[in-house]
Amino acid sequence: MMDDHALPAVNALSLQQADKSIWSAIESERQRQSGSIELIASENFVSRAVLETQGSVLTNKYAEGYSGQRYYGGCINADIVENTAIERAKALFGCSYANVQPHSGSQANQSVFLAFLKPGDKILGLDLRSGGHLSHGSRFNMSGSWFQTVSYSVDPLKNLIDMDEVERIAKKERPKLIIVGGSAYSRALDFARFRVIADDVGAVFMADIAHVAGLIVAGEFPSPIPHAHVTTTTTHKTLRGPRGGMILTNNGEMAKKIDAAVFPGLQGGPLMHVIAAKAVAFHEALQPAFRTYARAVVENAQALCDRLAQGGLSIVSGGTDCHLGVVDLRPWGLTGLIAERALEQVGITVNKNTIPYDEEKPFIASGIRVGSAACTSRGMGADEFKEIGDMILALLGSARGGAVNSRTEVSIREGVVELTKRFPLPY
Ligand code: DSN
Repeated sequence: MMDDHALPAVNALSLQQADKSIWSAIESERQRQSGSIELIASENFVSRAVLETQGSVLTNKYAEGYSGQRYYGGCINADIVENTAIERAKALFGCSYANVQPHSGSQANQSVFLAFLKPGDKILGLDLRSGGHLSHGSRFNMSGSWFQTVSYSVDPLKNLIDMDEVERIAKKERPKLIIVGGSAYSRALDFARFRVIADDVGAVFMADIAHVAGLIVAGEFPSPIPHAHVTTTTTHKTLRGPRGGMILTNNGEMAKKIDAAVFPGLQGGPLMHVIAAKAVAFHEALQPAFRTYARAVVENAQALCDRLAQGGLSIVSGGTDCHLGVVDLRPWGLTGLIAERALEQVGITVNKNTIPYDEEKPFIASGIRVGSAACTSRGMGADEFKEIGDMILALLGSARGGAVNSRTEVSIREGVVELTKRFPLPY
């Protein structure tokens, strides 16, 4: 029996019992993820252990500061968790310093700006339409409104970064920070040459490896660690951890400035449940099986892009060296928006994406971006990615005519359901 005088203690009910509407939205999302082919290049499926860690009691803990120097008591376990995450990150990337507290990739980038720049300083990054990222100097982002931005683009013919052009712009503009990396550039990056250019103009060289971090630790993509002054990343894309950010360097003096910039400069209390989940994901990425996974991610992206190209679609830059490809839909007279919506109807999830020198607005866009990290985590291989390519070709082929044929739509939807049932998620 309830004691009439007892204060109402925190609820012990399950989510399903306590909050039907949120439970049911999460349950629907679980089913959507389970029954769809996820091709959004920045998404992945975490392990059950990572998921469990994010829902742990560490969500209750404040631990402002750094290990051994916290502004709160009771941080003994938080220290163990953060130290473990840092040691594993250093082992994974082969560097001497890691800050695992950034809440996101954008906040990791902002921390680097705070550490090394003053408002009004000049930064040089890859143009958004060439595959760059909002936080690399877009005028719609703090990076582009607090700093003067100059951009390099991909060349109009091959759609590759032209390093001579980067050098020319850097020498003319003399930026304080040079950024390499982005959200929709699919080719290997020449980190060594970027460092030479940065040294030449006295700039800090920041590599943002948010998309390719998991491929780098597996040796499937060039590593910036020997070259960049600072490397930022997210932890949830190809690295397959919880949503979050991280900053790496081998420079002790820079490390001190970065620590101060992350906390107390930019952030308050670290998200200890997320940091613990990062540690769990790093442990997974240190295992030999992760190398097999990352190899398959690249092979699968190449299989998908090749199939789309064979079917008559055009792949920006002609292919991919990583987990993503950008598909130019102009030859078929489609926009990214139309393609994204049509594909969603059959359970294939992509995002519309601008292509280099796009004349469409980003919300319409002339392309879609596809990625292989998530479906590879379900165990799909090159044969399945070719099958997915065929489904995309059939659907967009039908959409080309103005409206998708309903029989085509039904048959592709059935194919999606069958494929996802063969490769179930573990939750
Ligand atoms: N916009 C995310 C992506 O999808 O690449 C990164 O911030």
